[in-house]
Amino acid sequence: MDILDTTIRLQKTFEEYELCRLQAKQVADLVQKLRKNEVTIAVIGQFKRGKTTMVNSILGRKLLPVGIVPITSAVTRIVYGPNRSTVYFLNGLSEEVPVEDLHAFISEQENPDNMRGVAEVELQTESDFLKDGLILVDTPGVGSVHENNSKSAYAFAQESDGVIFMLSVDSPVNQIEIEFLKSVRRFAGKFYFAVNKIDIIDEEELAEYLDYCNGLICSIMGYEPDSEEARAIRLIPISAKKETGVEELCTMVRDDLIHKAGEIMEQSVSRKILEILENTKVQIRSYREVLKMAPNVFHSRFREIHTFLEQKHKALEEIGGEPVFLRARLNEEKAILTAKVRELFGIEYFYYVDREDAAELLTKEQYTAEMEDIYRELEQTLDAIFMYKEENAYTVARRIEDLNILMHDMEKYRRQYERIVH
Ligand SMILES: Nc1nc2c(ncn2[C@@H]2O[C@H](COP(=O)(O)OP(=O)(O)OP(=O)(O)O)[C@@H](O)[C@H]2O)c(=O)[nH]1
Ligand SMILES: [Mg+2]
Repeated sequence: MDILDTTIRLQKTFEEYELCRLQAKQVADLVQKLRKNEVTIAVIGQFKRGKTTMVNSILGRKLLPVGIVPITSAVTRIVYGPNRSTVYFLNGLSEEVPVEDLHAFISEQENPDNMRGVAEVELQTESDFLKDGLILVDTPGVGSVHENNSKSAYAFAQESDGVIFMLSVDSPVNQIEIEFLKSVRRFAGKFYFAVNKIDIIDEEELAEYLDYCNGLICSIMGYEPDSEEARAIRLIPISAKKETGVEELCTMVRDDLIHKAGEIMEQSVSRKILEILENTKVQIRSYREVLKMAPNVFHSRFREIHTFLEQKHKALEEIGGEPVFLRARLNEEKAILTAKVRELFGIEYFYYVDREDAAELLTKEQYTAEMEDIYRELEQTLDAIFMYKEENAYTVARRIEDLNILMHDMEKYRRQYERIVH
């Protein structure tokens, strides 16, 4: 099958259903990814394994902060481009900052408990490694408190096409790492295991450590020893500090990811789509549950959401003075509405959250008008998807039939993508 073609068709299928707006957006992102042929590789591992030191070594410059205590507190996405960096905040705002000042946003010491509300940082730099559309991502340590600041390492492993998993010879593989690998092995893209800090041990000890890692990884991944899969495990000894082995690692990753970009992309997009299809089924199941709800329960929840929206309307009228409104505040309101729909009906109501103009200033009138549109639209959509007050049995039957068709179509898609993955 032509994966781009099929994925575009899947996007169109989802776009036909109000209920699947989130999925339509997720699939649209994957279509973009296929078109742009961008390959993402995330550096993941427990804190203090030397992830950031290695990233700096790959970039050939000490751009990111490293240290003896847990440091990296936000995800940093590094792409090819003229030297510049942008900080994205949790509230949807973004700000361009000089590369030299980045440490103030991504190091725990300078941004304790993520007081600045950083969601993610994008750094552009002209490193050869990043040429041809490779994107490198540095992440906070697995199991560290900072993992919750932004997207978790788990989510990143799921999103990336490849993962450089950092181990280091000063510590055996621990339970947190084992649990992590077990939980992501199903859907993650290609894995490379970098064994760091080899400068502190001798060759004999290194051989022993590598042997130990190999056996352990086989058992975590469920590979038979000596099987083809076991032999394909990539364990790369490096010293990020002394910059030994890093070039070999880079060459291996680039050769794999760029020369086999097409194949890797197919694999990882297919895996992601299988995950999306699975989530859509859950969404449809919840939706059917709502349709089956006892009428009094259903009506009371519906009344609750309408009352909630009425209160929100009133609150708008009561806004006094001339406060400053940012588009970011609209984003926050959207998140509140999504949470309310989830709480009452168990479904994910999706909004586009625009990062680009999140800092745009709005007048009180603009803000109120947009918010009113948002409330009205939610009301109408909920009325429509739940067929509120719909007495026409034919319409109701058609709706249910449509959903059955969607389930059936999704099953067909699932089989197509599954063929790629296996
Ligand atoms: N001896 C030795 N020390 C290293 C090496 N690589 C990193 N380190 C040291 O390990 C410590 C942690 O390095 P970082 O790069 O900050 O580790 P990290 O994995 O990014 O840590 P978090 O961001 O907190 O998760 C620092 O003190 C580094 O100097 C290495 O190859 N050899
Ligand atoms: Mg770090």
